Amino acid sequence: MAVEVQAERATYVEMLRRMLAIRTFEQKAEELLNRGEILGSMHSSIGQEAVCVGGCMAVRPDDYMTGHHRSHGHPIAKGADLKRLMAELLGRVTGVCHGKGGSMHLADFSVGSLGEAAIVGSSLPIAAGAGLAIKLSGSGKVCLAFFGDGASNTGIFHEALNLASIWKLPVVFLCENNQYAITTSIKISSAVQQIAHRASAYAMPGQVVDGQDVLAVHAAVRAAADRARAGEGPTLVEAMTYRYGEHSTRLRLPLYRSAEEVEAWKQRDPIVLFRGWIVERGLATADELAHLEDAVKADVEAAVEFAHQSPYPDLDSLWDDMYADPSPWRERPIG
Ligand SMILES: Cc1ncc(C[n+]2csc(CCOP(=O)(O)OP(=O)(O)O)c2C)c(N)n1
Ligand SMILES: [Mg+2]
Repeated sequence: MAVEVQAERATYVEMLRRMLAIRTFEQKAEELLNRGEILGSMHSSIGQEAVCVGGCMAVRPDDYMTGHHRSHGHPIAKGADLKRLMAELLGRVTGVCHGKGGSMHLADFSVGSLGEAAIVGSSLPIAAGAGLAIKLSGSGKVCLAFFGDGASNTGIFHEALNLASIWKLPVVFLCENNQYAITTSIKISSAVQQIAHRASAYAMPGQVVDGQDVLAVHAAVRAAADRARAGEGPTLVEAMTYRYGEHSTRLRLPLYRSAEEVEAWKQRDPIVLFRGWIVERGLATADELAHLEDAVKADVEAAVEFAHQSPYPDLDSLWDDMYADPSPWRERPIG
């Protein structure tokens, strides 16, 4: 096999590996939550893996990325350590935020993951801010900003895109349009049919891609990142995708989407599609990919084992690792 073909093969297999890692990690996390080991609630990326991986693998490992509430998949796609992510979900001191962040705060600066937050739309101005810092420092990086269709209806989305455009900031805005904000269909919440159409209001290119096709997402984000790095400013990419599960774990909602619709999307599963593509082109055999899947499962089990063996953070560390000065609260008794 020629050297370039081998390199491409390795990239494709790594794309599949990361998609499998997201799905397996999410399945395991849900199992742990149902067993009462993970507290609170979580939002699963199952069904949306191609957007996470296509986007994150189209930028460099040291480029920045911001996530949102449905954001276990983003740091995994960016190359974060599964052990430290799982430890965070389980509240352990070895977690990426030392066990004090949890499911919606999987920041991992070591892979450029600047953070995630539960406030819908809140990471968009952070991405614009990261873009401004990149521009001022001349570091040549880009920032990839993930957000949902619902987030695109918040005021802060428009502020972030406008600022990024007038200052030509190196940001790629990547909308994961899974077509619902909890139970609200995008069809009744957006004045335009496609979120990408909003790009024209901010004089930036807007592109719609098939979010179940990892290569389509990868190509669109790569082109947008190249454009950003060349000083030409931001791009809005909209990936059409779908979440298979409920908005979040434990949520019981009234019927808002049909079983047929869910089934139709599952027929275009991003992992099944890409696995078939790899095998069809002779880049790997079905057996080799089955081994890959087993290896991913073993990695996720090892991550759970690592988390289980890690201690919880000390109460004394409660005020460590904060952005704001916690002095006024430090004096108050804990517990
Ligand atoms: C500012 C704000 N408004 C409302 C909520 C409640 N909320 C949490 S997730 C969500 C839906 C977000 O939809 P979308 O951006 O499409 O992301 P998805 O959940 O579909 O991935 C809402 C309304 C919130 N967390 N923050
Ligand atoms: Mg949505």
